Amino acid sequence: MLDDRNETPIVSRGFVGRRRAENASLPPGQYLTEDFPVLSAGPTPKIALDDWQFTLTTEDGAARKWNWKEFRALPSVSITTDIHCVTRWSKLATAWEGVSLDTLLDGVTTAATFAMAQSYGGYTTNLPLADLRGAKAWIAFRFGGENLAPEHGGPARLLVPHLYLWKSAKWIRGITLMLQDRPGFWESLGYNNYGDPWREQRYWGD
Ligand SMILES: Nc1nc2c(c(=O)[nH]1)N[C@H]1C(S)=C(S)[C@@H](COP(=O)(O)O)O[C@H]1N2
Ligand SMILES: [Mo]
Repeated sequence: MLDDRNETPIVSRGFVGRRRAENASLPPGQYLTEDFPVLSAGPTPKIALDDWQFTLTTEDGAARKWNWKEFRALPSVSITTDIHCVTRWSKLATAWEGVSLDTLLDGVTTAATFAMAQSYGGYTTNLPLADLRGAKAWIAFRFGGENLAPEHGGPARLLVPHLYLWKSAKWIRGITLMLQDRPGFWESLGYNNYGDPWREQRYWGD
């Protein structure tokens, strides 16, 4: 009697434990990939470094601008992180170099709580300003030790790896801080407003 009662829970606990260990780095519904798929809603814009500019705009319309030389003179950091695409591929331990949004936002006075990332080519994506702060978001310009390839967002892209990768706007051109939230490109087409892969927030209503 006692033996029977003890055996079943021990076996099922062990099973659950093994499955957890195997999938510890993988959010629900994701699979691992070794290659780096390209997902772009339109053509890859061609941006000469001489013409590149990044603009940070507050809710008052006040803007800070960096040209490529000024941007690259900012302190940059190496980032090793897992990335998760809503189309279900995840890639572990990707290596990037970029400028932290904390650096770009340093000294900016704002009452905004939301942000809209804007790309060359017209793509947009929204996220809470808090998700850009606290060493969670970067403007990345190198991947795997090489300059970021144009199809992956070069010269520079937003990298916000704790959210699904559609939030990581390629060919970033600016970020606008907003007092009120507004949906970006995919968010207005039914994708989740926040996009936490660990809570599987793929679509509106998830
Ligand atoms: N400007 C821009 N950024 C974008 C996209 C896009 O179409 N345009 N696609 C998003 C989506 S849906 C994903 S999954 C990732 C893909 O990045 P990758 O092509 O480097 O894999 O970029 C995101 N950033
Ligand atoms: Mo995506």
